[in-house]
Amino acid sequence: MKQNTGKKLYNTGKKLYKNLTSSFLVGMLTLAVMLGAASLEAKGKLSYYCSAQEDWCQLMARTFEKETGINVNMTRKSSGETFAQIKAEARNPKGDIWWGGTGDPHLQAAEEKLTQAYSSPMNAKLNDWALSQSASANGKTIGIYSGALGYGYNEKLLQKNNLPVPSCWRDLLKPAYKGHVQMANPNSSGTAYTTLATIVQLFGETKGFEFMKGLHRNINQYTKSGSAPIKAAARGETTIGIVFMHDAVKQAVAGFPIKVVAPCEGTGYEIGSMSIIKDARNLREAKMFYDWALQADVQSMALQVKAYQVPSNKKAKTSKKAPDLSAIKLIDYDFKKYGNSAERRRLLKKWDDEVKSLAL
Ligand code: S7P
Repeated sequence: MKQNTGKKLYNTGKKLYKNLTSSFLVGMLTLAVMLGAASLEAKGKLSYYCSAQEDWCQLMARTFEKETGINVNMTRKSSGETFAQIKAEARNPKGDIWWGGTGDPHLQAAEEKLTQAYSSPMNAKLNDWALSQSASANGKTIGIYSGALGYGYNEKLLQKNNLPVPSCWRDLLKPAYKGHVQMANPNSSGTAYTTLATIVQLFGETKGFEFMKGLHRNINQYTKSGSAPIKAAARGETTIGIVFMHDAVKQAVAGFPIKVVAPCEGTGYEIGSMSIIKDARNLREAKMFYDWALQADVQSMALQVKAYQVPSNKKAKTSKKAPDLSAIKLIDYDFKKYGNSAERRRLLKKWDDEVKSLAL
């Protein structure tokens, strides 16, 4: 009997100890989680939509996170796709800041009241073209980089297929290039929309659409992302890719047999932009990112990932490998017109109806 009572007492004590230990552990864990959440809250978080190349987007996100302690949640999509996402989320915005991508859809977002004005103290450090982009959107966007459109070709494939060396836009219509040209879909891609708007500005709308139909005959695929065609050319999956010239240079610098072409008739260009999303939940953090992203040393980081656009901060570093915009015949790209909401929608619909609908 005595032995049993002792055993019972021992077991009850053991249980109590076990319970106390586990409640202590649970308590400590809860406290740690609460402290963690509180410190995350104190440092903040940022929902970051990025439309530049994935490696550059990641570098920006992780460096900002490291320097500020702010937790960055990144979504990478092409310019047209990001615009569509921000529009779809307008009643319940999930993004705070949109960094990168061609300027036209940023201007369209400004016009459609999807983004909000902000005047950064860093504006004084920027090139005029970055500020004029901002002025045409009443401060709702800002230029972060610039780059010229063109195309690149795989030199080895060109030789292997016994194709002529192209140097103009019109060259791309030659029947010899049938199935050899790739570009993105202008609905999803800012690069491809810049191509469409450039051709219309160069040749006029009627001849421009004739050009797009002729080009369509030589297209092997319309990709979702703007830089995909030159990556495909680098891998030998297409001979020619219509892209921003800096995206072609990136592949050449990486060692692929890519030659970069600035078309002889002249070409359009982009003002890659950044905008704060209207009703951003983390406005303080969005503004911090905005100011940070306009700094010279932050823009110079582009070279770490071989992004050869021209930076908007006058003091940011550039590379000798970057296309020299002053040596390229640039058109006077009408950003106001082609970034206009109704005009962009009209051109895209016309391209869908009259070009994309034709058999490939
Ligand atoms: O970062 C390279 C780049 O070409 O990508 C952006 C582009 O708009 C994103 O790709 P999509 O064409 O698919 O939208 C350009 O702004 C940028 O120069």
